[in-house]
Amino acid sequence: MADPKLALILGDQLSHKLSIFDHISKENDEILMMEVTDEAEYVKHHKKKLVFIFSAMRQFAEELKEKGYKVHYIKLFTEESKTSFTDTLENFINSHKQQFSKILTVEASEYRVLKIQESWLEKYKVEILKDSRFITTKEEFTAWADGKKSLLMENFYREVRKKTDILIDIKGKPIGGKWNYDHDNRETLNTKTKIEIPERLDFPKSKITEEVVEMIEKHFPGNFGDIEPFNWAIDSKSARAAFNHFIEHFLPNFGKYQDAMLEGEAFIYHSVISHYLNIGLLDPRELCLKAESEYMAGKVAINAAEGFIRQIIGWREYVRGIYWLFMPEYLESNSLEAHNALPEFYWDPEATEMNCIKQVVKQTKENAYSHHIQRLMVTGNLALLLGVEPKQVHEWYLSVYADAYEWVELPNTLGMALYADGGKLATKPYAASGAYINKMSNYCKNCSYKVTEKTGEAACPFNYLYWDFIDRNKDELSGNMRLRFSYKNLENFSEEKINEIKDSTEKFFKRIYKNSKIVVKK
Ligand code: FAD
Ligand code: DLZ
Ligand code: SF4
Repeated sequence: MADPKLALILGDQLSHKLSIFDHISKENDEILMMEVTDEAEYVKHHKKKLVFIFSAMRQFAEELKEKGYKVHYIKLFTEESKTSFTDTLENFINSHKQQFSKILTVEASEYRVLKIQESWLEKYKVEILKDSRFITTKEEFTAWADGKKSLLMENFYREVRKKTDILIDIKGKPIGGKWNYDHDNRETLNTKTKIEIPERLDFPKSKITEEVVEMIEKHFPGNFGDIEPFNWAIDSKSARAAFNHFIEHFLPNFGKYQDAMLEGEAFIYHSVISHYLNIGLLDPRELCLKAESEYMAGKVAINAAEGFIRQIIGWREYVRGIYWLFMPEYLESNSLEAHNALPEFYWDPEATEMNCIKQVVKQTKENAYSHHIQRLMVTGNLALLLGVEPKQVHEWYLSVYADAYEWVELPNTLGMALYADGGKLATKPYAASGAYINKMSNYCKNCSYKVTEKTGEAACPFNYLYWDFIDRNKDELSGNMRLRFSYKNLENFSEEKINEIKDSTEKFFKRIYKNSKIVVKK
């Protein structure tokens, strides 16, 4: 028999359909999976995220063994686990009895790890395979972006709809007549809305997870976040059950309440599948086909099905394209020259009086999850208005969410939430005053600040911070047509009003930053 091939599977590649399986045989080849401290520590991951990823990796290895593959699984904090992927791999190869004819690995989803894989080419016979789990390739995105002045998600999304034939009629037109039903997706929820949000499926902790919980509690006691309750799926079969439960009970209302926020309701009608999807437990094509078939069967309205599909074949694919098009420079972007520190209360919900922030940070701590509008218009919006340094905000989002991997988190944080890429991804900053949060949530009712007051100690900080942001960034932003109403308004502000805004902003900065360094851009 020929020397075996060694197939390396990374922690976010837990798919039985991974392209690597087309290149190996159970009889002749071997699989290696490694838990290493470099990956566990490149940011201070939320404890629940760590429990999830290591449980899912260990579970996947067991499934492969049950299928008949020869799997070597290296656990964290064992003699074989040598800090980095590279050292652990080297140690494994050197101590393995038999030689390998070649190492196979699927391209990493993150730039940082792809560079590590590429460094192995100098030392070993390595083949880096394409990752076929995405609907569009990096090359397709580059070709689409080539020569375009603006890279609008909507235009890209239409191309992907055509390519995949999802929600497309026999004449090649969008089913229902429109490409995008976002206008029907802006309903709010409040305690008076008589609507019962269904229960989620809970999955009991397996023995594997119990062991991982013990390890994380012992070795990562200082990391942010609660482990318990841990009720997620850790294998693809259960993740599919969670998704089917969403389709049946939540999808009909998904579009309508996509932007709504409600105190005490962390998930509303969202799918809560991104953590499964991003490590390979779910397949994006299957999800979209299922949502499409629900519409075809008359079970959900077009705005719900289209709204959901757009998130996956539109936004998810698009942000990946942006990431690979602009990395590694993208990581350094800071077009608004924001240099302030991330306030302490991003790590401690009890340390702020702003109820919207308190609720979102609290949910994040409990669940390693918050939904899109909470990430964008609450924590993201505040970081934007405060002028927090993009890298610090990036590190926070990468740490605290269970679905956070740089390829998807970075464009959302830097591009969408902070406009730090100067408009590569978004056509304008998603800056908003308290009125937006008040319209889309019931947070303001329980807040110490008054959303109706514009300046002064009792006023909602978003109100004066918004105008201070508009004013201090006028060199960069006043030429943006989508902000023309804001700049027109600002022109009409009296000097007294501007001074009140500046004074309230300064006092707020002093309160939240106490003695730490503040860089207020003039
Ligand atoms: P749903 O609202 O039910 O949407 C369905 C699916 O669509 C999601 O599971 C996700 O896979 C996809 N999706 C929706 N919006 C986006 C988007 N903007 N970009 C990429 N995929 C999208 N998503 C991540 O997967 N990982 C991240 O690290 C991440 N960081 C973010 C940081 C910021 C500042 C912002 C504004 C958004 C971020 N998002 C991230 C996008 C989005 O918030 C999450 O995908 C979503 O909240 C996950 O919850 P869900 O599964 O219930 O999604
Ligand atoms: C997120 C993560 C963590 C915490 N630990 C590991 C690990 O020990 N081994 C591993 O293979 N993968 C881990 N991951 C996921 C990787 O960081 C992920 O594969 C890369 O982000 C892909 O670029
Ligand atoms: Fe948030 Fe302002 Fe509303 Fe308070 S008043 S919850 S700070 S938007």
